[in-house]
Amino acid sequence: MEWFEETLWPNWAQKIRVKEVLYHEKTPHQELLVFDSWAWGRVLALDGVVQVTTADEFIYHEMMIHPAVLAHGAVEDLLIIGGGDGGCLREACRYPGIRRITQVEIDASVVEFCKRYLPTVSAGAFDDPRLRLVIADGAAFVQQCTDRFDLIVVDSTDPRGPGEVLFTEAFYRACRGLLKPRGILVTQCGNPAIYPDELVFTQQRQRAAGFADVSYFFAPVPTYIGGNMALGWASDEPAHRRVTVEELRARGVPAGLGHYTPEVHVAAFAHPAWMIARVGY
Ligand code: AG3
Repeated sequence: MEWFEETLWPNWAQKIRVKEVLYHEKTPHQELLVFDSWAWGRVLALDGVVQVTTADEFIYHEMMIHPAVLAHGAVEDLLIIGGGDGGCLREACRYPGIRRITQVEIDASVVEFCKRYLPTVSAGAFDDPRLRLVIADGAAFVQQCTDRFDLIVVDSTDPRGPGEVLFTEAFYRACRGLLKPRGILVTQCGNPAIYPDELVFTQQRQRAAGFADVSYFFAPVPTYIGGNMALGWASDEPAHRRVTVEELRARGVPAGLGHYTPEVHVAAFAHPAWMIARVGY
């Protein structure tokens, strides 16, 4: 295989030049591909869609975790749905104040596979004693869970096929029920420049699920093509979106980050005019 071609959109594709294919499996359920590339390090693609590259995953994973943890200011209990590569977990483990991390992954073999082929993504975080790894369907888990969380992060695939249940109003409602009063929900909402409907319907469903403050912010991940990726932000506390650069810095930004700064955090919530027209805010 000389080039990997991503087949996400009918009229637009990206190609990544392949150095070496490390794993390729096609089952009736999914196609799993891992390869070393010249441009983006090691790449994991599921059903032809890039999920992670070792060269730019830090941008996505830092933005999935740090804005919410720092805006909240006192996260102790964290729930991660999906995220079997361990990137979100790795970023969360940087905070000594986070006492318990529950991660719900539907397939145990995904975790083992990613530890083996993408070790730099979890970077040992699956061994953190604060972690409780639950192998279960995330949508079913949130319906019956009795624990409560300060932050829920949904690191899902796109809303097609098995990941679809993680984009429903019922799922968001259940997540809201698991949050403590000042809690925050962060979700992956796709690239609005190429597919704005995904952001529009996730925002509508999060509102319908009862959240008082629903908004979105951006993570510029080059290999998730289509401009900035939008991340959903839902809570009952509008003040979480108004924390200043100075306050964020004072709360203790972990050392050694590659993308996140308090300035990037504040700027990530700035919405361009065409998206305000499309989404409503
Ligand atoms: N989570 C995000 C996948 C997004 C791919 N979609 C796309 N390019 N539109 C994957 C797992 C990262 N931990």
